Amino acid sequence: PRTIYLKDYKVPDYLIDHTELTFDLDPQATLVKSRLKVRRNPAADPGDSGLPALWLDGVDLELLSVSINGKLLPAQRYQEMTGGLLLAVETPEFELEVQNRIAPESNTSLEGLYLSNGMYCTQCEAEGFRKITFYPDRPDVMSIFTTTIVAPASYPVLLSNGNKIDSGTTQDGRLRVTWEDPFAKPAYLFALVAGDLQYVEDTFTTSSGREVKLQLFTEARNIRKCEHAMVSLKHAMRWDEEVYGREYDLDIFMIVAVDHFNMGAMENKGLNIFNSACVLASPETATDAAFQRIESIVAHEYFHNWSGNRVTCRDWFQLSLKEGFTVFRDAEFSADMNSRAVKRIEDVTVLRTAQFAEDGGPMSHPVRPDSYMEISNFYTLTVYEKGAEVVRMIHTILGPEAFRRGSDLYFERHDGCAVTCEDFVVAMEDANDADLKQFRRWYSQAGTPVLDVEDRYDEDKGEYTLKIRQHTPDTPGQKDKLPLCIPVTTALLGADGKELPLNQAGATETTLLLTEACQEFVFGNIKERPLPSLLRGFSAPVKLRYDYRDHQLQFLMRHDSDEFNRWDAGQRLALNALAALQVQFRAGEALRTPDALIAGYASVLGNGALDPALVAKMLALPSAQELAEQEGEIHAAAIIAAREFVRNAIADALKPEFLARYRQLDQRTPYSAEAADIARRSLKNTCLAYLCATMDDDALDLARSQLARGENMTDSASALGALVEFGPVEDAEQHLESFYQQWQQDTQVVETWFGLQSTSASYGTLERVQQLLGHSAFELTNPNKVRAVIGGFAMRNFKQFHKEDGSGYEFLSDQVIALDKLNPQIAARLVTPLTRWKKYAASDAGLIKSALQRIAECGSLSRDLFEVVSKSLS
Ligand code: HT7
Ligand code: ZN
Repeated sequence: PRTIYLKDYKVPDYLIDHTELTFDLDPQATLVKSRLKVRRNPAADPGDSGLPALWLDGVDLELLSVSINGKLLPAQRYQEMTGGLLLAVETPEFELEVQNRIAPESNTSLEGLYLSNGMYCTQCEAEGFRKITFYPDRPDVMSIFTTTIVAPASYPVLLSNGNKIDSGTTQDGRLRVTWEDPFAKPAYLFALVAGDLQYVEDTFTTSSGREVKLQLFTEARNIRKCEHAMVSLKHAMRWDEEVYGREYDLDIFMIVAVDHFNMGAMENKGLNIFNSACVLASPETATDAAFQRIESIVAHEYFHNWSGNRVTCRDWFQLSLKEGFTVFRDAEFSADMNSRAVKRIEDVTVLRTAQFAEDGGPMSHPVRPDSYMEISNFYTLTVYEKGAEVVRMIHTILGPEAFRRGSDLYFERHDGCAVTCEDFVVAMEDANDADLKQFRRWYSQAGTPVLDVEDRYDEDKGEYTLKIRQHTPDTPGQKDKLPLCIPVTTALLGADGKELPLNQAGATETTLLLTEACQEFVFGNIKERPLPSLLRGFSAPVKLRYDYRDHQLQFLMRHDSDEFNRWDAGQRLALNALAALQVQFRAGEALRTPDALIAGYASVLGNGALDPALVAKMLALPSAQELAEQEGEIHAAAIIAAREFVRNAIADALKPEFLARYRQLDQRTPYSAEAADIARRSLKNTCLAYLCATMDDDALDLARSQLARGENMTDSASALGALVEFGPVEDAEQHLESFYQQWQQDTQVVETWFGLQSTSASYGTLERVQQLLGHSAFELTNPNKVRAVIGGFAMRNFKQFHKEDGSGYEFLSDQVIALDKLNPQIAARLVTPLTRWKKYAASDAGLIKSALQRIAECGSLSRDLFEVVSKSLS
């Protein structure tokens, strides 16, 4: 496959002022007619040989006819080629009409137009529109769309973008609806839905007093699961007005839930399409985590209406322009709706566990990549999450008011345009007379920077000095990185645990701006040797190394007023203990009880003043995946042994405290998704998991009775999870079976049920996972089920996946090969655990590599999978 480079970008030769589409829906033979008003782009290179040919992207389409200005075009005027159609052009403006046929029922890639449980739906980002019809499928071609859908009466709901302008019945009794979207948009924001759907409706009055109709469509069986998403949507709409001054622009906003979807959701203009798991929830069927995920994804897609739709990307290298900014926006929204510290902890955990691994792996790329073979492979944690961190750093450096001035200018200047990350940074600079020249390197340099911090205290002068060095390791294709501009938010703690004043005005926190490879920051008038609280709130996406002693970490866990750093101190304490235990394990020594960590956890557990949600986070050990990311060379068995030992030691040592806290929090109040109730349940179920880790029958009984009460899915799934992990196998099997009997009709619960088994370190063996693949509820064509069973096993079941015989790796390669034929995007994502083989100790590395080679050798791979596999083997 061809590599595409950012440096080769050229403006489009032709623009499309208007796009008129007609769909005559049929599972095997949908007829698509497109009528385009084409015009030579005045900004294009005029060239010297007349009008250039017009290129239209098109994949898996059956071309029926091509006409220009109403006249059928003779075959010599166009050429059908791999990937599209090339048309000779005679006049600078013309009307082009193309007819083609597609087969939605056979489309298992879930890009373009496809069927999900009999419902027609589309996914056009990034390059799915070319699977619908021939078109310049690039984000800098923006057009007004009018869409007519014709379908049998068994599809009473026919939706597309914008406003419904006409509807009726055809002579042969089929339904016909026409939609018009008044906002010019790129093809990737096009959407169509047709099905036998129900909806719930609400309204939102915008700050300027316009009433917007809100509709959420789903299959009838799910209609009672829409309320939470609707409430979340209204919160998001209000928040965007208040925090960014952004009002919704159409008269109607629709959301549709579909079961077969490659990602979480899609921000199509006025017609968002959602993965059912990311929009449907009820207390009986969805966990608190699902409720919070829904709130954040609904907000994310809604926020795209400005950061993505009104102002879009010039090309796909600029993806983080919309994704990084929108993730930052949704993270701030969730922080405002729930616990700010807990949201930050969750996001940083993802970064440290998975984004840092991506940065250090074979697919490492900058926030704005320079090249790709398949753009779908670049919807990554680097583009999304690190991209959001880059925007957050601009917010930190400029301050909230200046950031708002910058975003106002950005939206005003570029409304209706397709722009670049550079345009975003320039707007931030221009609105504030700021200089972000060096800061721009965050967009172009890949890899995770490492900060090494040393300090010294001069008692005589009352001076405390922090010396910080930065370096960013080489990544594939990028060596010798330059210093970045890094905000390091810092406070200094005195012996009493209080923050020391850092200036005359009494400020106790400052953001140090690191710009050099090595820099010193001197604090005067410091009366005692302080303990630094560094990188507060995780002010930059870096690895920070400072030689904290265990007692200093315990001190920070007790006193740091920055809740994120309080949690982080506990994580560092745990990481130190786990690293020492891995060394002991590998040396064949007896493992020593981690007393400092147990003492730290005891003080957290006994602190009734802390937010229970924060306590739950502080009591959670780093995952095996996160531990793997810490190691120079990964020894899977040592990680597992160390982690299980620490978990059991904590559970045994603090059993009475866990029990007391569990009882205190186990209140029989009606379910509420309010932050305080979610916090209570999260700490309660953390206590339950530790209690069950003792494997004592009295503890398992608590889980059995919590499961039997079945008050809400959070409590039921936690109890079932604990029994599956720690209970006797026959017991686990019986509980799993009755749970399935109770919930088999509910797709979302069945996905949870699959995940509980595939991720269980004790229960989720390869044999059981293979059995799940044969279960009647499993479908290889449904990405949620694939992610729950295969993804859960390969990405969240470190112990069973890394069995020393390599059977887990072989299994994954088989599944990836099979999936690639059906859904290349999902296959390319699922192969990720095999791509990190170089980081593993020799025996594992060899096995992982051969599993990867097996994929490479199996013949015709999709472009998606080929890119990931070939880069991982090179
Ligand atoms: N902007 C959306 C991206 C997306 C997507 C990309 C590739 C393949 C399938 C996809 N479904 C949705 C989602 C978002 O970030 O909001
Ligand atoms: Zn997005």
